[in-house]
Amino acid sequence: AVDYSLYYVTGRELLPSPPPPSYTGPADAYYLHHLEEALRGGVTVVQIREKDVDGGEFYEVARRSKEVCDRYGVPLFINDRLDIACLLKAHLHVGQSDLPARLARQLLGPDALLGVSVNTAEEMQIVLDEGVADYVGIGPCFGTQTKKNLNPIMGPRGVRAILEVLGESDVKAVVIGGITPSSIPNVLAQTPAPLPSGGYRALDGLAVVSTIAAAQDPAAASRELRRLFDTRVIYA
Ligand code: TZP
Ligand code: MG
Repeated sequence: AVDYSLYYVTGRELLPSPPPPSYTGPADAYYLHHLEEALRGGVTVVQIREKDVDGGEFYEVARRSKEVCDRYGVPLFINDRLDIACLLKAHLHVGQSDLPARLARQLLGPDALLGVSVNTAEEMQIVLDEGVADYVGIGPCFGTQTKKNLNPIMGPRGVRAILEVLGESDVKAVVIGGITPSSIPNVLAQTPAPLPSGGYRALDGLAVVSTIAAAQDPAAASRELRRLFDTRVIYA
């Protein structure tokens, strides 16, 4: 089973620029070094999300990232680009305006993992009815500079409402948007959704872009995020 505890969505444009003095390798290899540090710190899933980048460059970044992720036994998702996911035998994440999940699944085959972004209870219900997704990314939880055309901010209460719809489904759930060490305690305290069975449906992980991508020390940032998630109170 995949561990979704710390889901890192990469954004090359957010990396420290220039690289910190502690990095002495070639400038064009800094991205891969930064990614490997994040993996060393405890990232459990990686997604390559490159906006405004051509297919050839996207493919190369994804291919080199996959080599690093493979060495750490960490699954790699490609944002939106089904062709690149298929070519690399990687996994795929689609947003609501990308290719519909059920069509993506036809080309991906049954073995690849598929994730879908959801912002509303209705979108969550559709994902459940289609039955082709392995996880959902719920957000944006908080405001963020990282994404253009941001959907309405949901807050922890909005995220909890989605988890209530998700219920006891096997589909996993991560939260995204403004997830930082200071916001995490509230998110983890306020999102578990009470279920009719008497139990709770909680998040399976935290998804971040800038908290890791912009970090000078991505290993330390990842370790801290893992610590906060791994020591959470678990609602039975
Ligand atoms: N989808 C919803 S919010 C977001 C995405 C890709 C960006 C989150 O970035 P950050 O830096 O972790 O707030
Ligand atoms: Mg998209």
